Amino acid sequence: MSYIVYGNRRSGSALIELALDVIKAPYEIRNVDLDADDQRGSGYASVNPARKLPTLITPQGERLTESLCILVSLDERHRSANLLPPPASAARAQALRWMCFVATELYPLVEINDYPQRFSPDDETAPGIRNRAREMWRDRLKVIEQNIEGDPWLLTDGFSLADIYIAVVSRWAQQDDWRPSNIGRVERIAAAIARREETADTWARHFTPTR
Ligand SMILES: N[C@@H](CCC(=O)N[C@@H](CS)C(=O)NCC(=O)O)C(=O)O
Repeated sequence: MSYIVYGNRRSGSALIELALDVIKAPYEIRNVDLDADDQRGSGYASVNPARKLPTLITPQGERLTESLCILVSLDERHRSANLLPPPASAARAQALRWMCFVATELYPLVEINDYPQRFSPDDETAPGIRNRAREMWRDRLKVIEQNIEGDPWLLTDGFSLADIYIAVVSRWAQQDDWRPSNIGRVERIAAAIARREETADTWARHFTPTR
């Protein structure tokens, strides 16, 4: 049995597919249409109780949710793929530091951008809430931008899962016009993943053409 990824185009499942591409592990994709709200149906609730993407089913049949947990678990189980620097190294601590930043400071804002009515007491305030989330989104992406030390990767030690996390999450919240002149280093990471042989097809399937 191979890995099974529950996902949708342009969603967080891209993170997991790209990591599996680097590992060269086979996987099957099960589409959950976010535009049709399929994640809210009872069928998917039995797969992921939070009713969100991504979910990964391992070849052993384990159910993994939460993108950060899935990525770190994949590194632990496929150490020879060098997804993250070695345990206890200074470089690993920095990669985990910025992956946590993406998971806790940036990723949650996408729910406010995509579903502002969930956070709003009425229809009138929803657009303002979304706009504020987008401002915070841009501020926090700039924090990442200012802390990219490698070229093109986050770490001077080279590629890591932190690059996949930064590249994918930065595609969201309708910031295509803003990104190039404001977060050039993040754009270089995304371009490098889009070019890399193992990840190019998956990147193109999710993010080309951009919108
Ligand atoms: N904490 C979760 C967040 C997942 C998440 O927000 N996923 C989005 C797609 S990228 C989703 O499923 N949204 C649908 C919804 O909120 O109804 C993780 O890191 O996996």
